[in-house]
Amino acid sequence: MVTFHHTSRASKAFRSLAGVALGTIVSMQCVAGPIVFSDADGDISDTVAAFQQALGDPNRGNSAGPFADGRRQINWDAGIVPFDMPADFFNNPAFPPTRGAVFSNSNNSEFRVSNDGIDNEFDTFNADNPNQFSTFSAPRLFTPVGTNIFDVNFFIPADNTPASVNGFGAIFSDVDLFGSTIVELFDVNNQLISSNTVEANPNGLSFFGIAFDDFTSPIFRVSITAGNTDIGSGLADDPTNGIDLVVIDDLLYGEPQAVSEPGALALFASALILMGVRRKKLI
Ligand SMILES: [Ca+2]
Ligand SMILES: [Ca+2]
Ligand SMILES: [Ca+2]
Ligand SMILES: [Ca+2]
Repeated sequence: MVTFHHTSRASKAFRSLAGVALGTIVSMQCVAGPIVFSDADGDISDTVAAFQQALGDPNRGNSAGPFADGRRQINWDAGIVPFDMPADFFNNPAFPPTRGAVFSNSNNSEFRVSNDGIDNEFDTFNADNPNQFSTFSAPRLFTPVGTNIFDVNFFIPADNTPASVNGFGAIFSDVDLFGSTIVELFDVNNQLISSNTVEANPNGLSFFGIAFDDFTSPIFRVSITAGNTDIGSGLADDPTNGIDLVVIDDLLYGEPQAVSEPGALALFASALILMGVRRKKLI
């Protein structure tokens, strides 16, 4: 199923209805707002490709910004990405890869990236995990640990200048329960722009993306709730009993654009302190 359509803050109920029940392409030209891309039909590649086009070309890799256009992607698959991944691994100005995304969570911003030879699709947390998870880009996946919730903040790539983006998308693995996995977007004033429930696809992949027009980059922070259970608990995925483990594969977002509003910067600094982001040196 491919679903993409215009939306607005007020149209969430309609969006859910259209995306889940109808499964058709809906275009509401009369409603201003972003375009939502949602796919969980067993082959998400068509919708991921459409979303890449909405964000814009080219994929700027690790190039230092700023650029007025283009997009960034993270697939976690390069050998350099450590199992115990520092929260700023994808924008430490001193070391590539520099892609302008910094992660944080309430558990001292602890994250893991599955690494062949050390960990196969998070089997070090529970041996059943590889039976549940699959990849869009092989072989690696991403997860917070100690919590199932994390934030993404944006920067000018290879710089410490806070930034915002015109679109954000993520691939989720093994969303069993509709409602367990949520993507929330916040603007520079920490106001909720949009809250979205990711479609379920047990033992498969789900894609959610949202793109604003080329001249608006309102997304300053993304909060992701991946399933309803911390993978670090060691519990097995068990949706029958309400336990839904969900992990993340590729992230895609628009080229980060600088945000200079002073109030926003102060707010951002406090948020990072609260979330416990600490720079870590690579070993
Ligand atoms: Ca599809
Ligand atoms: Ca499952
Ligand atoms: Ca991957
Ligand atoms: Ca699950």
